[in-house]
Amino acid sequence: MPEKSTNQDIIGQGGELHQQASTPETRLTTNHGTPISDNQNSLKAGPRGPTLLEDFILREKIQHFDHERIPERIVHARGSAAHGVFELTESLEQYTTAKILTEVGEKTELFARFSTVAGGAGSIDTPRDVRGFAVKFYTKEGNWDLVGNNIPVFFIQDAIKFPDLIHAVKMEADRGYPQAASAHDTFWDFVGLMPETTHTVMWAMSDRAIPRSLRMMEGFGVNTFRLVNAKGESHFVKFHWRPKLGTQATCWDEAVKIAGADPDFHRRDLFDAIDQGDFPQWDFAVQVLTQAEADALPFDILDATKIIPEEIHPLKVIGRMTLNRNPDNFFAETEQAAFLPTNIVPGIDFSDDPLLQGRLFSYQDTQLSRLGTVNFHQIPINRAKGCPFQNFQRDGHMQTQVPTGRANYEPNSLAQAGEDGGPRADAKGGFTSFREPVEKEKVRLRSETFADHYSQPRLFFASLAAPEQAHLASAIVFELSKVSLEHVRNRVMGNLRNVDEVLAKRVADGLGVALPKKTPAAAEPIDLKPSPAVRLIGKYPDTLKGRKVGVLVTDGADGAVVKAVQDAAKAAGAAVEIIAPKRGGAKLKDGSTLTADHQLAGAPSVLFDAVALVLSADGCQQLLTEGAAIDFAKDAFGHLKAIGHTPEAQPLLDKAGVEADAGVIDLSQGADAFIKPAATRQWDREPKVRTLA
Ligand code: HDE
Repeated sequence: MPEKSTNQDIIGQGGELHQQASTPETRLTTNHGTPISDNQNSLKAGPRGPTLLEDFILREKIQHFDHERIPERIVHARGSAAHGVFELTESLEQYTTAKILTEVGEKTELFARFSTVAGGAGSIDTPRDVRGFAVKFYTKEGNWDLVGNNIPVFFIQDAIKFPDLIHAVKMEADRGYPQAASAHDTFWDFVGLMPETTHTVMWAMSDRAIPRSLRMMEGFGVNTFRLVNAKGESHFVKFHWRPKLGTQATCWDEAVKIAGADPDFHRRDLFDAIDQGDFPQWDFAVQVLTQAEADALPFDILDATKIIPEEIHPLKVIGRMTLNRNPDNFFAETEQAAFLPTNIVPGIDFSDDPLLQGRLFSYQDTQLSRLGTVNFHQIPINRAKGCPFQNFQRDGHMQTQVPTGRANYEPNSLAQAGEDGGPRADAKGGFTSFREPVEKEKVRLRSETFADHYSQPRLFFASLAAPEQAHLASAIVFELSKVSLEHVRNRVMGNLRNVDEVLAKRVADGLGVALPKKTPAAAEPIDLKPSPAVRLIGKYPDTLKGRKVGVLVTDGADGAVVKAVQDAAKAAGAAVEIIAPKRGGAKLKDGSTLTADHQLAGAPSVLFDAVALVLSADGCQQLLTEGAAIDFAKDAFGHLKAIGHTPEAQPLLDKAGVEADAGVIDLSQGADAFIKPAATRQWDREPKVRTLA
């Protein structure tokens, strides 16, 4: 073989592209700035000879690559984030000195990250799971991180149980599965043995745990915090986020299918919306309580397994969050973002909630192992941007700051000699803890006031709309059906009898087993007044805003109908995407070509909130032997979506088992008739398409 070759031959047509950069500003360099002449070929002893150890360019590039991954978050590993801004609309001056909560009109930059809890960083977006809802506000008084969830309660009452909870829900220790799923033995074993999990389990089995979009979730601070005013007085506070687009869930069968069709469904949805200027917004609201009001509640405000029903203490909306910028780099920002419940500002303080107290240790600690250094606060996404930060902490791995002068201790008197003495504590404006009296015996005890585990799950179930109750019961049946240990299933059902006998019976019937004995409750549940605010259905107005309509079009279809659907849906705030049997598009009746956004086989109807089938008679005929087309219609119907169609599409609808109802609209009536049903699910249809518990 001749020892002859030129780089040009090897690079081929891309050669010119590789050669372009030649100025110091544009050229490729090593990490230390040495210009690189060839990024395609390693240094070898002859064109066919061995690679030389001397090739520092190759070694640096490969070595950096080898170390690209950092440990993923032990929980909430899978997440998507965006930059945004918070604007205060109502001052809480009466309750707090925190500037972010008192300066009306002030805009504070923020970074919000949404996540699933159980799955790894590469897992799907749509499992049944609680979602993280973490917001880092870059305030003038330091970063304030409100690290919450999309469910207002938590599984456990004391932080010491957290590792057990998470071990139980994550992949089972020996087999390494299931990924991102709670439907397995160990999770339900833990649940059955820990009745305090019942309330959050009910929320996690509800439609809240299968959200349609990260933009359509409520958020909650979960733990009780304090607000402290200028007089040093404290009030308890719960924080809430309310999405402007309303809340929406997927159907369980839909969530499962989305997992295959688009594992990045939520991440894509958030990124695309922001990219297109459709900025998601949330109202920020608080429930503020005095000590006396807290004492009057029939449960303990320090117990994170309890909500404070809005009907008792209404929410006060005080501001708005807008997410308006996608991260420039996923790793640098979303992955390296370090949220810390200890990031708090003067005027906000912690309560004695034992879950929160444990969190105050955990997050700082986890960042050290994840980001590898005590200097993780210097990473741009974590840096306090709203104000300077300065102290006498020094050195450490990846120190990027270059402090000057001799002052690295305090007190010092270097200023007396004209040197820079460094920063000093601020007794007036600095953070001070609420002066709560706390002298007590040291004990490992759970307060009696934490003993009632069933009244609130009972309240939650009783407050849901009927379809939501059926989904919840069916979700428990689904999950317990995946549990192989009979005694585990029985224990869970025994606990459920304390929540609601009818629910427990529905679950037992759904499993096809006898109802086991009721488990004795630590405290007998009481009937609380229902709280309709916990519902999803009917809570927010129906809307197509932020939703997506998929229009399936075949050759020979009527372009005017397509346009009418597009116009009406867009006018109602939806995005519209065209699906055709082939990606190149459909040749319409008038001879023009309508470009498609998707090929039919790659765009099942689960990716859309409502669908329109604009088919010609011939086009429909061809689709009758196309499984993807039949599933498209069948699933849209099964997932309770509105289906607009041309009369020519009827044979396909028949084959797919689509029956006439208020959500199946003949588009010859005009596209507007399709818009109203498209803005909601057809709940009345559900009993026709699936058996629910
Ligand atoms: Fe977390 N949690 N958590 N958690 N949590 C973490 O911190 C922990 C809890 C929440 O987008 C970890 O940086 C303990 C409640 C969110 O980066 C870790 C306890 C709530 C996120 C940790 C809880 C949350 C985390 C893992 C029980 C709702 C993702 C990675 C005492 C209010 C933030 C990390 C992001 C992340 C510990 C309970 C929300 C290990 C010990 C309750 C949204 O520190």
